[in-house]
Amino acid sequence: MKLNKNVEIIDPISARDFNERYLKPQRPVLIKGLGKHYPAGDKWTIDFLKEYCGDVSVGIFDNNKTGSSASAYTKPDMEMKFSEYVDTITTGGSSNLRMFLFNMFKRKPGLRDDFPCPYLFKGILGKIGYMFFGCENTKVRIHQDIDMSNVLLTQFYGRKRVVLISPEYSDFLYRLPFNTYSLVDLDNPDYIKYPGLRYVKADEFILEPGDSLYMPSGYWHYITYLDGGFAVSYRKIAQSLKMKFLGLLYLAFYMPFDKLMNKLMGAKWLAKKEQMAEVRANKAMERKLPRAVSLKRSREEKSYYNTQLRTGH
Ligand SMILES: O=C(O)CCC(=O)C(=O)O
Repeated sequence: MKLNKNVEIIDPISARDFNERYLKPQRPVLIKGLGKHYPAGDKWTIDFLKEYCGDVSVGIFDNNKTGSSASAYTKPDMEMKFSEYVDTITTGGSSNLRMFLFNMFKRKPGLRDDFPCPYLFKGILGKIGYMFFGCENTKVRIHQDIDMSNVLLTQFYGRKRVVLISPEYSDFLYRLPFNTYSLVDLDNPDYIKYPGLRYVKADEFILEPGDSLYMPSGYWHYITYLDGGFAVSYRKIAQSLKMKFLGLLYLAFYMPFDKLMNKLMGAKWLAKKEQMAEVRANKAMERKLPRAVSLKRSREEKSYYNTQLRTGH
C-alpha cells in the first residue's frame, strides 16, 4: 500500500469553488479551521457538552467486542448517560468505548444553532448531523458509509488520523460482499494474506480541532483517535447516479440480506464472504497484469485444459 502524506489542505472557500474543485471531481480535501467559523468552534468544549447533554442516554460501541465484524449492520454494545461516557474520554484511560453516528441534535436541538450544516454542504440531508466520540488510540475500522453519501467531518476536540481510500480500490481492499467493511488491518498490512493491498493508494489526513475533512461518496475511511475527542459529520447525497443507486441498494437490499444471512449462517457466512472477496481481489490483480503476461497465462491455461481434455487427466 502506498500512503500519501502530502495531501491537499485549503482554507475555507466559497460554495461555488468547493463544488467545482472538490464535489464535482470527487476529490478529498482538508479544510483548515472551517469549524472555527461557527459558534461551536469556541463554545463546544467537552465541559460544555457534558453539562448541556449530560442527561442524554447514548449508545456506546465497545471496540474490544469483535462480534459485529461480519456485518455492515452494527448496534451499540451498551447504553449510558452521556456525562458518564465523557468521563471515560477525559480521564485519559485506555478505554475502547466510542460513540458512533449519534444524532445528538435530535435530542438537543439547541445545538443546531451552534453548528448548522456548513454552507459548503447544504442539501436535503443538511438537517441530519451525527456526533462521533472516542478515547485516545481508539480505532474505527475501515469502512465505506452505507448510503454512499458525501461526508463532511468536522473535528472539535482532540486530533484524529484519517486514512482515505478511493472506492476504485474496493476489490483490492477485500471488501466483504453485501457489506461496506473490509477485514484488512491498514496498520499492519498482511501482504501474504491480502496481496491485493499492494495496489492500494491511500491518503493520510491529520485533523486538528476546527478542521473539516471532505470525504467523497464511497470513500473508504480508517480512523485513529490520536487524542480523546469528538467530531460532527454532515452528509450530502452522492453526485453520480451510480453511487446513488449503490447507496439505495445497500440500504434496501444488501444490509437486510447480510443481516439475515448472519443470523442464519453465522461464521459460515463470513467465511463465504471472505472467499468471495478473495476471488474478486484475484480477478482485479489479474486485470492489473501487463497484457503480455495475461495473454501468456491464458494461453498456458488453455493448453493445460486442452491436454486434460485429450488425455482425460
Ligand atoms: O470520527 C469517527 O469516529 C468516525 C467517522 C465516520 O466513520 C464517518 O463520519 O462516517
